[in-house]
Amino acid sequence: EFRSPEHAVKYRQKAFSLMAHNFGDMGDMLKGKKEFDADKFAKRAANVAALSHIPAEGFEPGTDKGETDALPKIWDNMDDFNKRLMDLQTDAAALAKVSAEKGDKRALGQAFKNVAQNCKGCHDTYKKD
Ligand code: ASC
Repeated sequence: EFRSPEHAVKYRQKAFSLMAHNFGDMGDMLKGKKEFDADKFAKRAANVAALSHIPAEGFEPGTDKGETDALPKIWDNMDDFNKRLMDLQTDAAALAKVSAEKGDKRALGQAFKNVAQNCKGCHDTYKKD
């Protein structure tokens, strides 16, 4: 539990922000916007996998107000929302695994895409645009 709803909102936002930084850098490497570095890619994938376990705790009841892009319907569909977060964790773990094993670029790209689709699917449904 958190000291206030604001702390819960900040907690989850920070986790998403760290995830976006790590994931975005991986995307840049895959797209050739940055030089591909397999060690760095694997480190970033491990970060995303670890961070994917953080936000759920921040979606306590009563944290749908204030400076947040989270739509109130999250709290009316918490089972679906939690399932999506767990799918993100599963797919982020798979991405971390294939990255740590220095899988080929095609395998990395597919695992990356699976995670990106989780991000986007949830944003399209539960995030203000
Ligand atoms: C990112 C980021 C997201 C996702 C999403 C994937 O790098 O910040 O929110 O990927 O754009 O479609």
